[in-house]
Order: sequence, then structure tokens, then C-alpha cells
Amino acid sequence: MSKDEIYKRPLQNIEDFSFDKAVSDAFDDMVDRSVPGYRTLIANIGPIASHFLRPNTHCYDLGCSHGAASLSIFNCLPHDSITIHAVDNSSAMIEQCNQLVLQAGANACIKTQLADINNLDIQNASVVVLNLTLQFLPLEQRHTLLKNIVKGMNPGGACILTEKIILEDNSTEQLFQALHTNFKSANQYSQLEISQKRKAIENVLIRESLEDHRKRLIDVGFSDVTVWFQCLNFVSLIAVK
Ligand code: GEK
Repeated sequence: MSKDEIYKRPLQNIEDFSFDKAVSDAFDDMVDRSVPGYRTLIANIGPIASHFLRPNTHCYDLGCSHGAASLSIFNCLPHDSITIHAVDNSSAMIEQCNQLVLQAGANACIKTQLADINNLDIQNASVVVLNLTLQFLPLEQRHTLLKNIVKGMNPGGACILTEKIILEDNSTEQLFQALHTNFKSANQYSQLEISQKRKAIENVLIRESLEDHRKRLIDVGFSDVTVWFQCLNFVSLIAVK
């Protein structure tokens, strides 16, 4: 695992953040040092998924990066007749994911796929994971994707949705932003790295409020939406069909 030094030196032009080879190489370090509670999220996604998985159904990990959520689920599989589809549209991410899946001896169960999650044919799903992925889709694509997920999901199935949200109350939003900056500083990111990364990501990671997420999940056809995790602006929901 490489250390994340992508924004360490002053950059003349800060380009929009993208999931290229440099980001994939540093991803595990980057996500651990940038997302409060990332390891807790991953550790719990397996057991949560296991509760909803049914024999002979599919599980989808959309925007899987290196497959951490898929591997967490694989380690908690309640039935061996489940196929986990780990999908990402970054070839660097999928290549690394493939290697890790092979190393874990999970390649009979986890099928990696290089694809845009907007173009998937989701079928017979009992669990769909969107762990920190929906936030990277343009706003206008989010409703259609979730509608497609509900359409391909069996009744009683669940979507695990983790997002960086925006707080509706401005003073709490300011407080959480400041605490998140403290978190990154405590993880050895310099002020320069924090500000350059913020600039790179501002047009790419579009946050919405918890209320907007909840409303859209209900609009597309989920019947029950519960928050199971929150640390600062990072929230994870279980939406049941
Ligand atoms: C984890 N879930 O470790 N189609 C496919 N993949 C996409 C798309 C798209 N349209 N847009 C973005 N991605 C992971 C972490 S990272 C979150 C998810 C982060 C992919 C993108 O290539 C990247 O791998 C992932 O979504 C977002 O549990 O880096 O903060």
C-alpha cells in the first residue's frame, strides 16, 4: 500500500479529482486517513449484508474500489449460493480489486466487473452496497440509478448507502467541517494537502442532506430507511424494499 502523497507538493493547476492509477495506488491509505469510521463501516457491512442475503440471489457492491465491502461480505456469507458483483468504472481500481479477491481465495464468489454502475442490469438482488459511491455521481443520475436498484431487488432486500452529507443546520455543518479537518490533520495531512484536495474534489463529490437522501430512497420505492452509522458528516443508511 502506498502512502497518499498526491497533494503533498504545491500544484500549479489543481485538476478535478479522478480515480486514476495514482489514486488507486494510494487508495487504502487515503480512505483510512480521510474518512472517519471507514474501518467500522467495512467491518459492519458484512454482518449487515448477511442479515438480508438470501440463497441463490445476487449481491452488488457498486463503486467497489479495492473490494473492501465485498470481502467483508464474503467473510460473513450465510449461503454459498450467493454471487457478489464488485463493480467499478476505474480500471486501476478493478485491477487491484481482482488481485485482492484472488489473494483472499474469493474469486469463485466475487465477480469483478469494469463497468459504469449506471449501465448495469441489476437482477435478483438481495443486497446492494453503495459505500461512498453515490456522492460521486452527477445529481441528475442518482434517482435513475436508485430506481434501477429497486427494480432489480427482491422484496425484503436492502441497500446499504454510505454518503458524506451536508448538514442542514449551518452551525453544525461548520462544526463538523472543522472536526473533519482536525481528523485529517491528526492523520498527518498538512494544511496544504487538505486545501488542495478540497479544491480537487469540490466539483466531483456533491453532498446532499440526510433528508434529501431519505426522501429519494422512499420516492424510488424503498419502504423503510434507517441510519445505522454516523461519524461527523459520514452517514450510512439501510434502506429496505
Ligand atoms: C469501499 N466502495 O472501499 N460507475 C462505477 N464506479 C464508479 C462510478 C460509476 N459511474 N463513479 C464512481 N465510481 C468503496 C469506496 S470510492 C469512495 C468507494 C472514495 C467509483 C470510483 O471509481 C471509486 O472507486 C468509487 O466509486 C468511490 O467500500 O474514494 O471516497
